[in-house]
Amino acid sequence: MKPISEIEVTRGIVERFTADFLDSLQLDVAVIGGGPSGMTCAYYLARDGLKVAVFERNLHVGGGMWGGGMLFPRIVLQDAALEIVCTDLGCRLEPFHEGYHVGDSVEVVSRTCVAALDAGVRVWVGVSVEDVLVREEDRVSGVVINWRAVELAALHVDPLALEAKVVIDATGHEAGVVHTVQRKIPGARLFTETGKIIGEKPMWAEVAEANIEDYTREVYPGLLVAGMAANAVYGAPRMGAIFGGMFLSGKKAAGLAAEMVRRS
Ligand code: 48H
Repeated sequence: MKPISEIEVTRGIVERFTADFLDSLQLDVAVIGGGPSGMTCAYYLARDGLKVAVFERNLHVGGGMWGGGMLFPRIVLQDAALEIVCTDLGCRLEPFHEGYHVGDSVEVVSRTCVAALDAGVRVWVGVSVEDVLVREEDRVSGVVINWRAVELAALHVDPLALEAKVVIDATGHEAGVVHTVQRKIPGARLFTETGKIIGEKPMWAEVAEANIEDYTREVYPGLLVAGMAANAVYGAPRMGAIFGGMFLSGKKAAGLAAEMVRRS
């Protein structure tokens, strides 16, 4: 065994990172947020042969799944999501009550992540999306990124940018990318009833879960909204720790995005 060289460790990290990062500069789809909706969306897009990367500001993916309900690390899923969660993503769930199944947060996050990576998704963690690129016809055509650590330290460090044919806001309750578009594009009219973000309503799981797939849509040219962000933008309620709608929304967003990429 050769002696361990710190220089080779450094070279391995910097060279591999650089090559992979350069390969992410022009994407079919950039998914912002690595929660259940974003990871599911990315999984189906990659499985469909598209070039897709997830940008997640935490050092881990999984979003709100880790915390389950009130820090009890279990999530509840309804029948409608089983094909995605069990058949496609390979998670094991336990039947609980008629129509309900319970998953271990650690297992569901881990298997979802592995399925996405195996399908060809590239995941960038510790990266915040802080702005968008907007080009001809006021179309979102990429994202502007910086290290989350830079954001937290409030350092004055200019960001970098990458192009994507479609951008997906899967940032959860914040709907951060849509908020950026609303804030930074003068006169931006979103594809909502009011042309603006309507805002999340109080908890009502039945209505929230019934709405979420419908509100998974293109909200501005080139920008789709998925998961909790869809309900937040379109004025639907939250649902608490039932997660089926997130996976269903992610799958729907993948179908819409793939269609947009094909048309582009
Ligand atoms: C990079 C970012 C940025 C940014 C945020 O919150 P999530 O799990 O989102 P969903 O929609 O996939 O799932 C929602 C679900 O977890 C939930 O909150 C439910 C069901 N709530 C119901 C209720 O009643 O409360 O994941 C979003 C991810 C997170 O990991 C963020 O860190 C990340 O997006 N993120 N990443 N750049 N600007 N903003």
